Amino acid sequence: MNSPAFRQHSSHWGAFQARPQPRGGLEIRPFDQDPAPSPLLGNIPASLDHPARLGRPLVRKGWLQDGPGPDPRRGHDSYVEMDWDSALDLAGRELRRLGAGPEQPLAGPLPGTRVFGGSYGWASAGRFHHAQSQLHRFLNCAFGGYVSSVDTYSTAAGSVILSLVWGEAFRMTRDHPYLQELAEDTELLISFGGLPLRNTAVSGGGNSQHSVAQALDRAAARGCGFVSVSPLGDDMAALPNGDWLAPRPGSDTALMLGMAWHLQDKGLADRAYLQRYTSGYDRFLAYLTGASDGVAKTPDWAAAICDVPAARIVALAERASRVRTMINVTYSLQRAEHGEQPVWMALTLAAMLGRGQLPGAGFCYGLGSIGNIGKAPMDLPLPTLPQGQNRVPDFIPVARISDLLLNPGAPFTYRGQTHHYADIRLVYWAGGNPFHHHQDLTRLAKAFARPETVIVHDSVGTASAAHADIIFPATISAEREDIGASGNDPFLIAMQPLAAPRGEARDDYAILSALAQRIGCEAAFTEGLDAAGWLHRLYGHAQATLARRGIPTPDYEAFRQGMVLPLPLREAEGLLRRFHRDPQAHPLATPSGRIEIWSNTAAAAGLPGHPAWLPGQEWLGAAGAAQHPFQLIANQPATRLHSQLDFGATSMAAKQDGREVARLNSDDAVRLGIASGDVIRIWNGRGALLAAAALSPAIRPGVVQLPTGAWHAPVDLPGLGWVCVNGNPNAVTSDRPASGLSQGCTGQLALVSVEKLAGEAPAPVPHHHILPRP
Ligand SMILES: Nc1nc2c(c(=O)[nH]1)N[C@H]1C(S)=C(S)[C@@H](COP(=O)(O)OP(=O)(O)OC[C@H]3O[C@@H](n4cnc5c(=O)[nH]c(N)nc54)[C@H](O)[C@@H]3O)O[C@H]1N2
Ligand SMILES: Nc1nc2c(c(=O)[nH]1)N[C@H]1C(S)=C(S)[C@@H](COP(=O)(O)OP(=O)(O)OC[C@H]3O[C@@H](n4cnc5c(=O)[nH]c(N)nc54)[C@H](O)[C@@H]3O)O[C@H]1N2
Ligand SMILES: [Mo]
Repeated sequence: MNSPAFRQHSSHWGAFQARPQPRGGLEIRPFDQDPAPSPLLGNIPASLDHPARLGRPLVRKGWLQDGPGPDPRRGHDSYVEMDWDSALDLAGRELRRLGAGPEQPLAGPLPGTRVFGGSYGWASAGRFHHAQSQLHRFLNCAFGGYVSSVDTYSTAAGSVILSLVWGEAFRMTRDHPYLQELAEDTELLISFGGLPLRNTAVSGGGNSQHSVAQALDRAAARGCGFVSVSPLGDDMAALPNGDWLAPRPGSDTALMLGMAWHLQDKGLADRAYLQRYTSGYDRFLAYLTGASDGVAKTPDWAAAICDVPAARIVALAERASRVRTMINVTYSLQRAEHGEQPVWMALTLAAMLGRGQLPGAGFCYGLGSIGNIGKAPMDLPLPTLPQGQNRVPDFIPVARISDLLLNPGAPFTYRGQTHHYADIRLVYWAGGNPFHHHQDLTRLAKAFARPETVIVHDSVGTASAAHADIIFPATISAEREDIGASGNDPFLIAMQPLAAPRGEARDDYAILSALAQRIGCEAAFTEGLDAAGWLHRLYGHAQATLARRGIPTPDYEAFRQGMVLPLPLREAEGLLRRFHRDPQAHPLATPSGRIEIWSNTAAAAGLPGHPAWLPGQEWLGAAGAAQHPFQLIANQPATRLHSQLDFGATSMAAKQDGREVARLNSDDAVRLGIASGDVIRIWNGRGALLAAAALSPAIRPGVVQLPTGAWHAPVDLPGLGWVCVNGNPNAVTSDRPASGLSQGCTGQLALVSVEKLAGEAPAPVPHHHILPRP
């Protein structure tokens, strides 16, 4: 008998081929044009048949018995299984009750003002079966719109400030060939937050060529220098000519100010560059020198804050001023209180160093955060599911979800304007896991008690599903046909189904179509097409765009047999190059058309009008550190994407007996009597969690590092109260916003206490027990 053929597929962490194995499971073969395939591919086989998968619709008992309404039992209730028709009828009736239907008023408040459909999350790769796009389209049809969310957990503080002083971050960082310049031209890379290759495994929508390691190697071979500024010594690959600087977390702005002061003092600031390409430097200068506030931001001043010796700050400033220096900031720095400041200050520091008109020098944001950033720009709009029009103006900055649900009607600020929270009755989530991604999960649980109804689609029983009233089991990407594509990734990829759907799981599109039919919106939602019809249509759009560029393509029938089509790269000069060639003719999209070192919008929003050192409450220099003396770094997991496939082989292999591992400095551990492998308790006033300890000299003293993504499992332990026994850091992080300007999430850093757990450690909760099954 012939062994089954490999089929083509794609994921956020890479393209691959797979075929069923004789005794179950999948054999995975990475894409042959990927120079460095990601170990995350190892999580995929478990996605097919892990017991955490959901096979039938589930309805919460309390909701079924007592009807819709606020309910603190969410998160602790049990569920009943239901057949699809009954569950869809039930949900359809509830949507009707909340105002869903074919005819929405043209004037007056829409029922969608009571529906939160932001539904943030990474979902899966694939242009059609993208859960959020599907849900947004559905809510637009059904409710005339929904209360949406703006920005991302990834970057909010950084993106908001950059949009005012540089340009839209998403556009700017996808438009410039940073990696090529790094490989060929940069002489010194200073990267705040390091440049962790593990994070470049991933890109939303797909990452078929992992090319960052190659670029670093080429740069290193040329003699380029690298400085990783990070509390972790392994945030950058070990490279010849590599240096590690470990400031106190959250203090980078002070470090950069110390460098800036030295540049200014020694006449090393590039006045010609500042003159031609920036505005507002002189007002910043008054702050830098202390003319405006009496404090000169000298290297000594900086050293006292960031705990890097002044001599090293001076040496780094001088070294950077002599060569073509690229200043990069990863997203992590801005996922913190006053997260705008290190990003803005890095932009300012890069401008002072000048040379930004030369390839390989200047400012970069997010290199090392997302794998596709820095790759060659594309010359093609990607095929996209049309979402219709959201006629509801209400929104939240994405990380204000708890505030929204807890404080209807309350005011909030965003980008200098005041808005009010909507009054939400229905929360509808598909493709995200807020009980993984949001901060202060105890508070989020209180918030989720407020709405009348919560509906979740997921393929697995997450902690978010366990807060829903109705759970629809969704298929996973491997069970569907789709088209894979992503910005800065040069392929259109046929995603072939690799397996039959688990149990009775249905595609998000099928679930929403069935609901649309029940509320009389089917024609508007489906346009008479099934999934295959939509795939033909989306592919047709891509074909037409390519045809206009003279590129012939096979028909869909041929494509779906597993083809990978190369897409055209953009040849024309990008934004930053044009700006640097002629800033008058090609201004940036800022009020002055230049890099803004002074921003009237920031000043009007109550922030200093220039980048500044603004200490927060959750760093090692804050008063709170007396009580909780460790800085928790809750960064991205090396072994999975967020909480996705946390039960997969690669993810599980890095845990200890199923529990997440936290790393701390060996000296700290010895002082606290903690040995490698001990179970430790990490806690503060907001909550507590358990993790297995690992000791490492690569961690700055006073820092404990625990990646995100372990499935949240709060257990009431005798004498200790509620403790997440699986090790989800958001049990202890803070819901405080970065600032009133951006309202960005601050999940990266929190102050905590650490101790060895006394007595026997309770076992972690297995993934298939997070959601109570009937
Ligand atoms: N403390 C702290 N917290 C953080 C961060 C941090 O640095 N520190 N980082 C933040 C960042 S940057 C991000 S982006 C967020 C990520 O947060 P999320 O994007 O919410 O995390 P994921 O685990 O990717 O959640 C995706 C969910 O969608 C489900 N899913 C996948 N495919 C499908 C599908 O086709 N249909 C349906 N219905 N469901 C599907 C998955 O099973 C999973 O439950 O976390 C944030 N949280
Ligand atoms: N493998 C894998 N890759 C991923 C993801 C994943 O889940 N898994 N998620 C993806 C997503 S959605 C996003 S948004 C990006 C996020 O990309 P980032 O936000 O850049 O990633 P993090 O891992 O959170 O942080 C990177 C490093 O910054 C350092 N750091 C933290 N605080 C500070 C500080 O105050 N100062 C300095 N100098 N350094 C600090 C930490 O040591 C941390 O390891 O990653 C993406 N890549
Ligand atoms: Mo993210």
